[in-house]
Amino acid sequence: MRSKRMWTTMATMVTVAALCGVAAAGNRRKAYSNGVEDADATSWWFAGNAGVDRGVGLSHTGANNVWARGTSGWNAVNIEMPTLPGASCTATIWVRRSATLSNGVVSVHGFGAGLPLVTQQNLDQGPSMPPDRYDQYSLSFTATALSQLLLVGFWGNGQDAWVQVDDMRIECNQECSARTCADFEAECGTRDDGCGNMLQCGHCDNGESCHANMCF
Ligand SMILES: [Ca+2]
Repeated sequence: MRSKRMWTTMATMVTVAALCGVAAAGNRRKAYSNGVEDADATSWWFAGNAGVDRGVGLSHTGANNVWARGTSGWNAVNIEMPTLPGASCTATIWVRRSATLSNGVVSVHGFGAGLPLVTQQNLDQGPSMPPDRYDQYSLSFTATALSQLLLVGFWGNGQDAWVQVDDMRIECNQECSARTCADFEAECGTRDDGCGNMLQCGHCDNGESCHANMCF
């Protein structure tokens, strides 16, 4: 009887350990974000008449912002931001516009052939929005590629119209599989578990040192 109870206890412990192992390695949500707090020339490209304002007091935050201005044609500011396919993402962006602007959009595109549209939102139109105020636009989408194109643009309507744009950000949640030190065969040091949490994988014996999670 004692032996049977001992085996039952051991089996329970093994089962619990296995369940804990499953829980530890299960899917979680990994959050990450890519932000452009302050515009610079290297991270943007432009269509029509557009560019960067540097230190001229027109930004939402920081020193700089980007702008597009025109009476005709397509005028836009564009930026590529990294994502992961399948991730649930929200793009936020701050835009100030002239009351004369129409046919303006904020949109997200797959960064690939043809720049396929993922989602878009019309910019507010008409004089109801004070032209001296930045407003935040927010677009939720599922990432379709390793990066997305985010743009703010408008078609000229014969009047002098403009947008100023600042503080673009994409925040995503990605399914991830959390690993353990044992999964990596890590003997020492620290290691990312695959979901952005640092694992503490222990110390080496005296006289040994830790390199790449191995004791030497
Ligand atoms: Ca800025």
